[in-house]
Amino acid sequence: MTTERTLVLIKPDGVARNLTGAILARIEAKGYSLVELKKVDATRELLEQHYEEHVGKPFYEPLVEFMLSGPVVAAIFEGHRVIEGFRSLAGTTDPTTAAPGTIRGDFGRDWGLKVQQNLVHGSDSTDSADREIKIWFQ
Ligand code: DAT
Ligand code: MG
Repeated sequence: MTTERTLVLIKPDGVARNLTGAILARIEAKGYSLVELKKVDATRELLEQHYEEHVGKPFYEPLVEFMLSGPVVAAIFEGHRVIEGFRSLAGTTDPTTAAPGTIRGDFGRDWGLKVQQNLVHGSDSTDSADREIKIWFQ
């Protein structure tokens, strides 16, 4: 049994489209437990820490602008291999090609959609999860 915690963000598109409940329900239905939950207006400083690995990439600035465009919902989920499990549930980064049955594949809109509008974030390793949980839940 490998109980882990992960940071999940419901991005501004998910919150604005009233998909928060539907997304959280899928995570809970897979068996993961909600540990913390809050709605947050992110700041540029917070996002710079969160997306540290992407600073300087061509999509960084549009990504940050998008993440500042409305409130996000931040959650900590706990469960057996939840880091990997949530990323599998979320689907691949680009919602256009994310598999049907995944959050991004099912809810990602396909008209003029930008890749950053992919509804959710999930930590990609135990180190990232520890780091990101500290950033969003001090
Ligand atoms: P993920 O969110 O699947 O872990 P990532 O960490 O590589 O993906 O990138 C963080 C976010 O940046 C991602 O959710 C959407 C955006 N992004 C990534 N690659 C992109 C690209 N090529 N064009 C536009 N946005 C991109
Ligand atoms: Mg990532």
